[in-house]
Amino acid sequence: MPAIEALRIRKILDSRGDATVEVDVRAGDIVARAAAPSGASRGVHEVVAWPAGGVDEGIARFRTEIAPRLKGVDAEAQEHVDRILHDLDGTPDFARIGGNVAVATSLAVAKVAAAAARKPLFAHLGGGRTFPFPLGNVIGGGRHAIGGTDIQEFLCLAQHPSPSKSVFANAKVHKAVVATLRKRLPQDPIGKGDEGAWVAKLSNEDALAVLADACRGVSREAGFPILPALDLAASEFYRDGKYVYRERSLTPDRQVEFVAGLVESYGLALLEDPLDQEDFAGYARLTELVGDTCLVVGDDLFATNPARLEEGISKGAANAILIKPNQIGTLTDTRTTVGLAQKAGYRTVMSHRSGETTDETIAHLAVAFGSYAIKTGAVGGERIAKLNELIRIEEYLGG
Ligand code: 2PG
Ligand code: MG
Repeated sequence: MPAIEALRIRKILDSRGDATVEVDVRAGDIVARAAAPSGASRGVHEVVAWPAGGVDEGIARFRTEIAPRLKGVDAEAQEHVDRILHDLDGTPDFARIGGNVAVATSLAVAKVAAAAARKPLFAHLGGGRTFPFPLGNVIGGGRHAIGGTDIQEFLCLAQHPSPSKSVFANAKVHKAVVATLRKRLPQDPIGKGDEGAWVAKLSNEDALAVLADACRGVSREAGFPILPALDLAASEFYRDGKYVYRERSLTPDRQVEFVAGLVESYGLALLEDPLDQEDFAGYARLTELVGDTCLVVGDDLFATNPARLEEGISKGAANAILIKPNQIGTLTDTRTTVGLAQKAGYRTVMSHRSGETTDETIAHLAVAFGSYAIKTGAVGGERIAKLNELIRIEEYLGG
């Protein structure tokens, strides 16, 4: 039993230049560390990221309440540790200590327990038979990129079982897309959004056409499927009962038709948050229409929350779920949601946030949980931290 002997928290930068926290946990002579990411297009059903007083109040609560309480606790007793975090918080949504403080603590404890057992985290959590397909962000807009498309993310999904092949395929699509954009828009500056996706003056459909074309080209060359996908983050532009795009507004029924049409025309493999986060019935209709060929993924809809997922399962809403540990606050809660999804035959997609650090933990969680995919960008330091960790895990298992 490796007892937790010391805990530390510090304020660090995230990839947007905002403050976040990382937590160090020591057991014997082993120290492990985990950091919290943060979202820009946050769902209303997520736990509260920080207490009312912000990051500093979260840090103060950690120092005066969490660290003293966890000292001496068995690092292996993850469920017990996560229960303590809930009890100390005392609210249903981590409003008092902050979900980001909770998640960094919870994951750091898991990592120190793994290291004490001389195992990589994914193996310690009992996984490691298959690898997730990488889902890479290639063209962006919405909350992640001023002046970009209304749709938040145009993604590619490289379907090769080996990360050392698939992550390079996504990076090639990212390169192929900018080559096309430079030819198409020779006078325009082309930028990058929060997740390293290209930002250009493009309509949604133009962006999708460029993406689909690049996926086809790279796929032909690579010899395995690379398919286009979207995260609409539709709650962000749903106002007064309408989906408000730059050039038009759509009723919920027309939105379902519109996205079903995109799946059909562009062979989309995956559709994340195509509808507002409260529209379970719309999700059910859309899943009925396209669910045979396309993963309909709930991000804001489920917020990694088991109760939300249960409601979705009972209503036939979506057939896959995005998993973001900081939406729910602890590793134990994350595992509960993953288990529920798997039992219902829903695919899981492990995911980064738009504000990230170089923490690599979600690569291990994706492998541990047997996730179908991992959404963590295509390029960029804080994104490749996870992608390169997948390559290392593959080497570890192969060798
Ligand atoms: C999303 C995420 C990550 P954010 O909507 O899926 O891409 O964005 O972290 O801003 O919620
Ligand atoms: Mg999303």
